[in-house]
Amino acid sequence: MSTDPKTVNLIRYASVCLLALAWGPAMACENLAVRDAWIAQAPPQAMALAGYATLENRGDRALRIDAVSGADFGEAMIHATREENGMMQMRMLDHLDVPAHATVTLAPGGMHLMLMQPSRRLKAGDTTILEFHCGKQTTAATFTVRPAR
Ligand SMILES: [Cu+2]
Repeated sequence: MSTDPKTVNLIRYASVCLLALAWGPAMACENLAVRDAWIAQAPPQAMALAGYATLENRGDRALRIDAVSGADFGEAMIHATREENGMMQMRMLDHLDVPAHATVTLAPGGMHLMLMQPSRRLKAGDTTILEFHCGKQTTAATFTVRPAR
C-alpha cells in the first residue's frame, strides 16, 4: 500500500504544528520580557558569576519566577543584596515576583542572579542562555558577558 504525497505532507504539517504547540511560545512565561541581560566578567578561577537583567511583565497578572537555570552553570540562584553593619550581605530568594505591568531590575548592588559552577570560561563578548522558570513555563534569554562596572 502506498501513501499519496498529499497525505504525507498533511501528516508532516500536523506534526510540525504539534511540535510548535509543545515547544513554542505557548510555553513561555506569560508576558515576560527580559532585556539588558548581561553577566559580569570574572577572573578565570571564579566559582560564581553575577547576572543582571531587566524583567518586564507586560501582562495583567503577576508573574512569579521560581527558578533560573542555564546549561553553562551547575546551579543558578536569585540573590538579594543588603547592607548590614557596613557589610554587604547576600541572601538567596526563593522566588522573584514581577507585578502586573511592572519592571524589576537586577543590577549591581541589588538583586542579581548568582551563577554557580561555570562549566566553561566566559569572557567579555561571550554569550550564554539562561532560562527563567515560572511554574511549568520557561522563558529563555541570551546573556552577554561584559566587563564588570
Ligand atoms: Cu549573590
